[in-house]
Amino acid sequence: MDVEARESFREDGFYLGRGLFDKSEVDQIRKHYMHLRSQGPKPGDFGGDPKKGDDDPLNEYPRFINMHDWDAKSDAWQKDPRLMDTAAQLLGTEIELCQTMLYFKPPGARGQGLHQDNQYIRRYPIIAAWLALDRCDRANGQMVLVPGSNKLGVLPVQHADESVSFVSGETVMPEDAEEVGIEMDAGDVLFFGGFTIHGSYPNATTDRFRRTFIVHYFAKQTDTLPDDPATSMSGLSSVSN
Ligand SMILES: O=C(O)CCC(=O)C(=O)O
Repeated sequence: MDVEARESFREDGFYLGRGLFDKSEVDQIRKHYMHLRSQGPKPGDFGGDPKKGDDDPLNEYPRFINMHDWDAKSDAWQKDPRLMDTAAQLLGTEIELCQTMLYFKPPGARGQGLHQDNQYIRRYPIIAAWLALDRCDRANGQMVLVPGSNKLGVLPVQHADESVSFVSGETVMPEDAEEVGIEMDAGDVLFFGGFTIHGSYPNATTDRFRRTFIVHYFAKQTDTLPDDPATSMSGLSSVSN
């Protein structure tokens, strides 16, 4: 890994690895999860609003979590060196698995209110590897980050607008925060730290999914944030991230 990648992660709180997975690999991963989703409910499914029925596309396509517990391919993919070794090098330490997730984000789906992962997961440091399985742009709800927010420590939380966010909490945005949207092609991987503010807006397209395979890793040695309701999503939201 070059020095610039580590520097960018340290300074901005994220690093974009372009083209780490090729088209046939991404096709295989995408097809695998669409097949699993078509089989019906899985443990930990989350995202839809049951009151909205067919009006909420996340009722048909809720997010998967911790698929590695019941799916051997997910377990193999979370160990892929392009994710795991890159994450370890960026963090500069050995790492171990925290969780796996798969977001389908079908046309019309809500996004996720901007947040820091450490507002959900109270051990730090952590790092996410976010593998794009579709092209991601503004229209289909690309990832949005606040560069430099990794240096702010854990920030206060508040209720999110659940008409645009499928989770109920978000970060209270620092006054000078500047959001940057990250355009990605399928096969690109975005790495970001636990204090980096990030999230996404709704998928405004009528015909394009925005699917993502996500792994969060813990550093081998972690500290624990204090049990503080002002900075923790646990009082606002029922999901683990
Ligand atoms: O994909 C998104 O919209 C948000 C994902 C996220 O918050 C995460 O990977 O930690």
